[in-house]
Amino acid sequence: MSEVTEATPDSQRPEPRGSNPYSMLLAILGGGVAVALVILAIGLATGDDGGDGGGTSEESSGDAASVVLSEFAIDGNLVVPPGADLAVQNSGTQIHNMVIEGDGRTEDLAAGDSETISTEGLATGDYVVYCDIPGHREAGMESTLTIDEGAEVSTEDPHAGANPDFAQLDSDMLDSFQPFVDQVTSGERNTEGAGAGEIEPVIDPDGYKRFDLVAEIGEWEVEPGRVVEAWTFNGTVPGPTIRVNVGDKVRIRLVNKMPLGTDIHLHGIRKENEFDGVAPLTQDLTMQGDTYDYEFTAIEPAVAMYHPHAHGYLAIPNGMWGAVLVSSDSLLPRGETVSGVEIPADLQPVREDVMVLNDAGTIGLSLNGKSFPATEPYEFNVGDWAAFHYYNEGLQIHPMHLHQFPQLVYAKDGIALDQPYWADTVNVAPGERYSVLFQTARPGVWVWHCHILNHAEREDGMFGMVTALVVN
Ligand SMILES: [Cu+2]
Repeated sequence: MSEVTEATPDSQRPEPRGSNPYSMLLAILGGGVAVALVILAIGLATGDDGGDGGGTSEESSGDAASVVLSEFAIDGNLVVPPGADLAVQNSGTQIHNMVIEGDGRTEDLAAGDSETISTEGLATGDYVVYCDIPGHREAGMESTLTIDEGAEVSTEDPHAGANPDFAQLDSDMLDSFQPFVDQVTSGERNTEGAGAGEIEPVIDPDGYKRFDLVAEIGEWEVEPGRVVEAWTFNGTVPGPTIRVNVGDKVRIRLVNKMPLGTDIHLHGIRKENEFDGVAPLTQDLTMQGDTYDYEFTAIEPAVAMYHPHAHGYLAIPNGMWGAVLVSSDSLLPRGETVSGVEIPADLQPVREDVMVLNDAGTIGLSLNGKSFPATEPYEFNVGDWAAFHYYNEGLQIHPMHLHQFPQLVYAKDGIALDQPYWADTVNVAPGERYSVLFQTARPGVWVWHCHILNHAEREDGMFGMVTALVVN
């Protein structure tokens, strides 16, 4: 366990646009006067490089050093003389930025945009630079900027025409698999901690099944040696999986040990308004040291999730989520025939489990809180059936592709489908749950991954949303 990444809430902060005097005037005036003012306003706006987020600087980069942002790397001319300008170009497909630790930064840059920033005032020495879009620094967008008297400015785009080091690409990619292969052969996990474990209820005197969830911030090893500051329930990512039955009276007790207020929203469970977990609308924030009981009677099968609603954009990407399964076994399409394939009437999957997808915060691109090669390899025997519930607790969509074995999608958000369907790739958007069933009909190691390619691989090999079925 080495470096700890802090869960700093300093990115993803939409900046207020502020009041624009020109648009206010336009609202008051009309017709031709407005047109004239639009022209005036455009002229003034282009002269204003104060920036209101996401803008592209069109100013000439002259002999500014070329720095390139991509998924997920910061490359280019990062050894420069004092006072040099940096022409920072986003040549990736997602929004990126570059922060010089303790100094300046670019705005958030859309794909294709660029901005020139100055190193004026920086003394000679090394500075950490990184992208502060949640998850991007952890995924590889961190480098060192060196201010050196003897350095020269290079305006050459490091990606233009230059072939990558092919041998290095090969060896990095091959190396990236080894720790995963070691997990398979040794049967031992290569990181500390595993999420989505079982939790036994306490039976309260009034007959409720009570599950205690402790909200706390702690260390979590996402991939071998990468330990982050995670926001957790009961110290794991995901938090424990709560399994109950239709008819059960359920009490979920939030115990807050975090230094800020929180709540729990039971996404996908029917309950009274006071238990919807949306502070301050349905309850007060549960502050540090306080508890709050959420109660419901399970009236129907559910594939639900629990997560905070308060500060959700920080808390959820940083790891605060878990599953609530209510009689989910009853959703299976037993005895049905789908596209000519008969599902056994007495089907009993050898495993019914959750796969929680995330892509942001301190956890970053991950399956059940782990990034490849720390993801769990799933072992089966030929002929086994298995059911998994995909949960998307991230900020992006993830098309989940299982090699070789078609996935029978039989429930959406915990609601059984009248017409289940087979698919080899299942798209899961934020907030959604898809329940899939498959039969492991052929031996081998079969990869299971998100098909957005840079969610599964980067320059130094496979990472993120990748795991495999090991069928014996
Ligand atoms: Cu993805």
